[in-house]
Amino acid sequence: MGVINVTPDSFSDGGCFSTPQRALVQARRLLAQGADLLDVGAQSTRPGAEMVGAAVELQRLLPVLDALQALRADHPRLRLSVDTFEAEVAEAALAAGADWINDVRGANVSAAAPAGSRRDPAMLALIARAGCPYVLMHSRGDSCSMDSLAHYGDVVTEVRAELEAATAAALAAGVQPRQLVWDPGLGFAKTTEHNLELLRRLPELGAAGYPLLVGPSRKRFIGAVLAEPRPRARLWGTAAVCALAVDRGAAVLRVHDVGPIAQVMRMAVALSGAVGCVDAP
Ligand code: HH2
Repeated sequence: MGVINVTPDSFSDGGCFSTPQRALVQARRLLAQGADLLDVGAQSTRPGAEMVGAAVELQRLLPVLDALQALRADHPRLRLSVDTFEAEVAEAALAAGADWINDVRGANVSAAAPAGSRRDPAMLALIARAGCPYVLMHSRGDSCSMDSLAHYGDVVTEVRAELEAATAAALAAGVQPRQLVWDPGLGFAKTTEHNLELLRRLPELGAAGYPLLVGPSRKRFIGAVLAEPRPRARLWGTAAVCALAVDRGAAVLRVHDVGPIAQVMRMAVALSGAVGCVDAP
């Protein structure tokens, strides 16, 4: 899954791809480098990011989604994912041709988090109606509160319990199990040690039977381990995480640097015997 942020303020590529023309050039590059899925985001989720609201998100997103449809002729296997936690944005994106919804609040169900920062109450009914793949990512709180909510007894047990609670709610709302992808939400309400522990014990999340997506790309915890403050200089740390994550059961890697990571993934799949992909509906 290649990342295309059409935002001015994303933590590592803000402002780089925010016109439809630039997004299209980047999309072609990522597809040539081996991406199967493109994840388009119009609202940064980095700690401290400003919440722009559905109207601005749609203004940024829809012209780009429209431009990306042109890629389907040459890439029939392409799947377009939209990274949004607003049901209104998800609905318009699906109507405009998106295939997946990637919801960073999908498993934001902790009672410790303020109610306004949890999953949009309208999201599950929409996903059930649409029948599309839905990424349930674990997080707590929003961009402003997430760092203060990074408190766990056992992080893996608690993240798994919150993913299970979110899954139960999704199934009760009519979402089919085959639509769900689980994501531990690296960097979202997690300290460096929490992220490392989740990656070490990824098979405990995989045991639930849902395909796992992980998004380590260029993140702060890699910078902390490597003492590397520049997000774009965290490629090798990202590669190490990706290789081990594939070996531990990850099926989808959400990354900015698709060329090198596609090689890492293919090599890790060859060594580990992992399936290495989700057969996207
Ligand atoms: N991470 C980010 C955004 N969306 N979605 C999923 N499913 N998993 C992730 O780990 C994830 C995500 C943050 O990265 P990025 O999009 O590069 O930054 P920003 O939120 O600043 O746009």
